[in-house]
Amino acid sequence: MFNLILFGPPGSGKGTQSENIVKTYQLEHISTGDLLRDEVSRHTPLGVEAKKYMDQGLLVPDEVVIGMISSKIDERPEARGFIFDGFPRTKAQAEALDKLLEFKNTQIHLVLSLEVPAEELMKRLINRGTTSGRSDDNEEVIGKRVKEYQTKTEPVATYYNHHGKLERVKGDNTIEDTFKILSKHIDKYLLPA
Ligand code: B4P
Repeated sequence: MFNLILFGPPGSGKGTQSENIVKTYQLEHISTGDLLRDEVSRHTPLGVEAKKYMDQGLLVPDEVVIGMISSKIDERPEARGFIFDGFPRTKAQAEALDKLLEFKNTQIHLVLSLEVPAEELMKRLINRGTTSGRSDDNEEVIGKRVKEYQTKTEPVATYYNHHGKLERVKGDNTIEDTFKILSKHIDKYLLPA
């Protein structure tokens, strides 16, 4: 089993690149953003709670997100591996994921961090906001999301760097060129399916 984390600030292209990686390497995709938006659209109790945070550009509490991940992994016992997109976003989530995977006799093998300048991120997200209908894709909320990223999520990169698993990748090339660079790193562990 091969487990990959795609890491980076809001709008860095995690969702976009995950699609390509999933197709090429046949990994199971776990996006906490997508899972939360699904809960919100179905008005589940979890979704109603999560919406309060997401609409303000804040991270959803760790215990909510960690519980969701655990059951998603259990749904796919035959998986070739997982790609975690947008998770973990805090050091507590990273530690919980390590424990969870250890319990399942596996681990995180690689963390790919997409590095994109702040002005480019703002441009992409405002642009996405014109079509996505997402309540968190407007200038004010994007600013808060970036602040949450800097204070709570960036320490996750330090955590994995310390464990020798982090690779930084330039994320402001074209989608195709960024995918080529990501693939070179993944190929060291797993060849395309
Ligand atoms: P997410 O859904 O994870 O979304 P994101 O960070 O905004 O976007 P992503 O990086 O995937 O960018 P995308 O590919 O779409 O999070 C949303 C919210 O959910 C969070 O703020 C939080 O409240 C909550 N949440 C999620 N996970 C959580 C967790 N673990 N803990 C707590 N809370 C959590 O790309 C953005 C745009 O750029 C797209 O329009 C795309 O087309 C474009 N683009 C991508 N690559 C490009 C390129 N190379 N060139 C030009 N444009 C590009």
